[in-house]
Amino acid sequence: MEARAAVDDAALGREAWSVLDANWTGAATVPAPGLYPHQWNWDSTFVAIGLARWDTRRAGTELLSLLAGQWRTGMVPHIVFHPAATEVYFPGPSVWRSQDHPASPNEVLTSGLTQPPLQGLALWWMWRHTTDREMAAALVRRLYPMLAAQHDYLATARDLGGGGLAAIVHPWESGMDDSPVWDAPLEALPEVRYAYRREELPERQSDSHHDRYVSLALRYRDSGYDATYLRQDHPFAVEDPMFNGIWLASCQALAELAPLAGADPRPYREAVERIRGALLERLWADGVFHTRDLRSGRLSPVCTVGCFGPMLDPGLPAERVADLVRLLESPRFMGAVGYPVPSCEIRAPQFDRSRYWRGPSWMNTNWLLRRAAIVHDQTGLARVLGAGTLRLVRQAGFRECFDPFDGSGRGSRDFSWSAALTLDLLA
Ligand code: 9YW
Repeated sequence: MEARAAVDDAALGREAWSVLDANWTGAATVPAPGLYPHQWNWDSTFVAIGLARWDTRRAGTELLSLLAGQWRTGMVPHIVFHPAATEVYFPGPSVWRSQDHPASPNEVLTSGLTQPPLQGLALWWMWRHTTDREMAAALVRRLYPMLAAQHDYLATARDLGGGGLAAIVHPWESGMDDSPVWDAPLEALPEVRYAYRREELPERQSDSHHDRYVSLALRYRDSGYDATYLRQDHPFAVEDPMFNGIWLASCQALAELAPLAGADPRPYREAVERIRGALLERLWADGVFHTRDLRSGRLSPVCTVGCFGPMLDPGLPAERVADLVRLLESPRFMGAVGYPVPSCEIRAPQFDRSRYWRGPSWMNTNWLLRRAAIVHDQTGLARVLGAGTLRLVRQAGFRECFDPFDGSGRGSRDFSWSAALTLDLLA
């Protein structure tokens, strides 16, 4: 393993800032130099969370520049393209063709998909931790209507199962793109072949999966990003516990921020109850949440870090929380590894310690689970998650993800959310 000399907190903090400064475009932070030259939705939002205690203005700019890409449907895109780097990343603007859609923002090029709706929680986090309450209050007033529109979009256009959850229509929307939970729904799709320059593709997916990713994106685009098409014909529709757990947490945040924005908290309180009920009714089985493939009706048998997302809900019944904590601490997850939290359960045949969302540990999901542990007064678990996560970056630097057994770094270097969330964990 490539270990480096142990760094103290002050030096680690300085290193984190220099990564964030190097990845700052002037209005947003790109996830990493080279591979990801644009603004990604939940990456930027984790950066705003990490900056919240230190720089309210920059955290606000990060969220505002992301929301400049919001469509008039309320959809917040998963990528806002940086004009100077347009075709470096595939699929870029010429694939998504957002500018041809009447609901897209005219002056900003974006993808046509979304990502986990973390912005409500991030805004609340900023309000809670800012040293400039006035600036944060102004941000809440400005962003609230945009987040309300995002919520309405998810509750209407994305309730494809009719049970109160938001469905994702592409693995990219989960933020956990090569997770084994997408294998079955992807393999049910017809075989397709595209000719691209293979060296442009991320190493994470097999060619056949990546071809299906592109095919799903093109089908949705060719429907005109149409909500009726999604409901009736789109072949990939999955209810994901992490996406919906984050949505619930953002609804809770919007309810708490409502008085500041002069809004009515009740619709968000009701949404929290509705999402919690639907998660328990539709995704809970055998002591954990699962993804549900709406096209086959099946729950995925593979358990991943995403299955713990609904623990972000402060109102999740105590016995469900106890089940989840037991599983998380067991040898199926944290109990068998040196570093939290493997992205896939160790005993699954699909587990692969070095392949992105099929095994490695990630800072962002560690941060979310630590937050969930705090919400449920699981102080021991929160401490282990916080300390284990900091050990990863101290030893391996701000890598994209990490081997859960020995903590060595995987994927990109100088990864923004790893740096930003370190700043939060050091506070
Ligand atoms: C992709 C940018 C994104 C993250 C996702 C991660 C990966 C692949 O990179 O997605 O090409 O979008 O899985 O969580 O937002 O860092």
